Amino acid sequence: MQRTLALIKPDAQAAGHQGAIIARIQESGLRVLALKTLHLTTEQAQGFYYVHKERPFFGDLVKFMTEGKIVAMVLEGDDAIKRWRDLMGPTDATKAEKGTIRGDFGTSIERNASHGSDAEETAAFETAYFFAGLELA
Ligand code: 3AN
Repeated sequence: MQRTLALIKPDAQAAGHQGAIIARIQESGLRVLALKTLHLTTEQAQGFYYVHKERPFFGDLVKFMTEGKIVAMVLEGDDAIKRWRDLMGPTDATKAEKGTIRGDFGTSIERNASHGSDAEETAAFETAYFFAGLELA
């Protein structure tokens, strides 16, 4: 069993796609272990994306991630990290195939509807960033 952090980003949340995205997760067989809706502060978004802090798009990314509410989830299942990333499609929504979450609900490399952890170490950091241990019991 593996756990991963999934986010529904402000673009998809504002457009009302959260139900469709959660349905795809459940239809894939991944389990939604925990879920919350929240509006990140600038400091919280900067902390989440600290690995990108030297990248040229960091300021825009933080601005986007704080423009509205997001949904944060912990997904659980065999090979959950890869399975969730496969469901999302590639980072650049303009290159993502129809049928993927980013292909259907994203509009650009930045406004790409969803986030997923990319490795076990990042999944551990990211799930703990949003959820306390008791919320995952
Ligand atoms: P992913 O979320 O697919 O793992 P990362 O970790 O490379 O992608 O990038 C984190 C986030 O930063 C992406 N989800 C995307 O929103 C944004 N991003 C990545 N590259 C760019 C870029 N060249 N221009 C604007 N935003 C970007």
